[in-house]
Amino acid sequence: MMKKVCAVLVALIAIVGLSLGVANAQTISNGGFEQDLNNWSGGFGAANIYPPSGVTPDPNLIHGGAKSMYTVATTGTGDFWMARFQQFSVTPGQLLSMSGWVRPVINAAAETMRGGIGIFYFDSAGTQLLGLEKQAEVSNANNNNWTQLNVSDTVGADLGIARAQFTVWAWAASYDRGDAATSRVYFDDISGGVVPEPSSLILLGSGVLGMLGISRKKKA
Ligand SMILES: [Ca+2]
Repeated sequence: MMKKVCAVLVALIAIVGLSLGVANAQTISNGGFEQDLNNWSGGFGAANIYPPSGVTPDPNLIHGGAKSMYTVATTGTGDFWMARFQQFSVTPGQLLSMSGWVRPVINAAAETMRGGIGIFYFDSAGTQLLGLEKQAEVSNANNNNWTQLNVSDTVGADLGIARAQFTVWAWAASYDRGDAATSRVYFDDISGGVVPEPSSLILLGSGVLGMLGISRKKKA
């Protein structure tokens, strides 16, 4: 009886450890914008929640849930940029993955407006490490529907990488900004983050196998 209680305790501890491990894997929060812009940090340009208050939503402008995020290339000088991001600490060898749904809805008079997702890297002082970024994008030149974008990367060693930034962004050239009143890019269902290291997954896997072994021995 005592042995049985011990086995149950070991199993419970293992399950708690497993769920803590999963919870500790850093992932993008509020990627569906259901809590408006919570967890998304600043950057350039205006990020708006769709639908604006009092507007009956067009379901085509939301990919999942009841809200999405969009930006409008407001008039001004120079290129238009919008960026919102979430940053995580990372260590070399970790696998990063990011996925998101992006839909440019472009005024025909505007030539190009792009929407994208990207993983950017920073050192411990917060300086961006240029040239290491991984990005994917869609523009009205090739698509005007919801498109799933995916990027993934393994954090390189000996590059001084301390943090990764998971970014959604939009861009329009300066000469298109005057046509921007109805040119927008929508974002929704952004997911991803830091995938647990393969070595810790193997440890978890062998732990589960060990638990199975214990329970089998008990039954025999
Ligand atoms: Ca949503």
